[in-house]
Amino acid sequence: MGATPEVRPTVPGDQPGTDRDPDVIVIGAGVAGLYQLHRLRGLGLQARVYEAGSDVGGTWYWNRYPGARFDSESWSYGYSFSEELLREWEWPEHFAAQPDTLRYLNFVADKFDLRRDIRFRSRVVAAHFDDAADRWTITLEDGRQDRARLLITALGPLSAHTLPEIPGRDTFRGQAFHTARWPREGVALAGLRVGIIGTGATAIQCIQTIAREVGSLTVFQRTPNWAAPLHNRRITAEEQARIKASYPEIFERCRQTSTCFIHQTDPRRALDLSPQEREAFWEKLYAEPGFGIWVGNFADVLTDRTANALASEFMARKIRERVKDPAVADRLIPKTHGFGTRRLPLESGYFEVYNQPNVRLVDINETPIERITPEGLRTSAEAFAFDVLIYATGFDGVTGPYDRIDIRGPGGRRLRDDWKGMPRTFLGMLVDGFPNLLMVLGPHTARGNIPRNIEEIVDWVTDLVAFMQAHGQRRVETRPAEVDRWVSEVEKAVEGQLFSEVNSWQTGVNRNVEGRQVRRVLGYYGGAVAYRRRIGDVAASGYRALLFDAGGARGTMSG
Ligand code: NA7
Repeated sequence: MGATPEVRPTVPGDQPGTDRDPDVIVIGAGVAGLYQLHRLRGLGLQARVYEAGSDVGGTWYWNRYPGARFDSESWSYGYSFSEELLREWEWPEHFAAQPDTLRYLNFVADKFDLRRDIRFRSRVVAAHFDDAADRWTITLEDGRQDRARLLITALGPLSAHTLPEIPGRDTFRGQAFHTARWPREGVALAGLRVGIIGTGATAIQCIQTIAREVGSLTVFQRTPNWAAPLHNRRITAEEQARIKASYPEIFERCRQTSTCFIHQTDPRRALDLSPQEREAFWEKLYAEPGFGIWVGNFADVLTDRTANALASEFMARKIRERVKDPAVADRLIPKTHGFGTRRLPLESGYFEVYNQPNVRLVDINETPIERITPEGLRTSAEAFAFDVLIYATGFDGVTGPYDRIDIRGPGGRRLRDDWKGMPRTFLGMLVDGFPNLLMVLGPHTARGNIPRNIEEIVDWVTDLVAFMQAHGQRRVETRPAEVDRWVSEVEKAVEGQLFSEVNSWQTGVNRNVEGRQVRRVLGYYGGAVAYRRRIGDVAASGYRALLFDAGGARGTMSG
């Protein structure tokens, strides 16, 4: 990325350098950006949101691939901040499909009249801090710029999609799509020869959905994943009434669990129980909807190798029961990571797909893909011809969206350089050397049921901004010592958790991205309850951990 081009006018009516600069710029109009905008308005501030897409929705705007849906219970996923919204909105299914979630986010945008402060089709490529003026200047892809005192990033942890580095990718003559760039109008797949690369959560949803309509489906698998049944169904009228009446309890329940899902870890240890007791519990979890089998399992399943191996054996048996051809079943059973040590995909008939005569599984460890060809692709063993190629190859998780923006603090210090290895943050929201930059769901925040995490972080960020307003502060930053302390807390929290020994986007590994082959700690895994307490303590102390500057004659936050 070169130097910032000369300041050019922004969108019509907004002249930079005038008193029409917004107080705050927010990047992203997904679940986080929408709520952040709403809260900033509540402070009487002028916020402007820049969004790369042509409409609201973030993840739910981009990921329109067939079968995209929640693995969180819908009624635990929506925003909790407005009772009126909770009364008015009805989720049609326990685990809503992408079109319903996008409809929901549009409903929210309309209800709170959010669009008037969002600039669509506006991808931010650079954000530079002017140390003398205490302002951020952002630059869009087309060179337009805008300035504001505060910059809030609501980029989403999974917005930087990645294509596989396979030779010949551009030579394919059929249609090719990454699942995160699925066309709005959909793709007619009926009767076609389709190839799909990847077997993560996205691919699993896509494969089980399209397998029934395509002519043939060839799945290219590098690493099989454990997957458990979603058990989705429609919400009955009776259930709808019950859900609406119990929202306070639902959200309170989410506040008590370490992942903000309704599922709570079972305090018992698998190894303390008899095989019969263990099995009975696992059978029960396998038959229940949602993530219970992952985050509501025995306390030692994700931390003790023996307990994890037993749970893996149980899951492997399920795969063998569901897939008729033992050789195919064996290929679908993960060998390099234990159950639950990667984000667990939930499925609806995924394994049975491999019993269909039109579906074939190709293990690309046995026969690697050599190149994409005009007709399809070639492995070391054979050539395949396709009408459509689907890349379900994932994302440069968590830090990828930050790496793709040229973010520079005072003195031209680049965030990308600071985060070459392990990212440095304070509470996952501030970065030393980058004043007035606040991140929503950046690295090192608690993870799980994302809107629950988002609401807490947005509320914290909004309280901080209100504090600055109230005290006439125009600049806030964190100290390197606080960042060091938080990073060591983050590293400590992950100790003993088996997932931290496994490559996945959650541990910062993406083999398609240079420099991202090494595992990093990208989240705070000490649990949402501990995280909430920690960030609450910082606020309650009057933000003593942070440095403020009122800037003397230079004006205040909104001046
Ligand atoms: P994931 O979970 O990162 O899955 C990506 C898949 O693509 C995974 O199976 C990868 O295999 C595979 N992949 C990536 N690059 C290649 C190449 N070059 N060759 C072959 N296969 C490749 O992304 P998803 O979109 O499924 O899910 C991301 C999150 O979205 C998910 O966790 C939910 O939270 C929602 P690998 O495992 O790297 O061997």
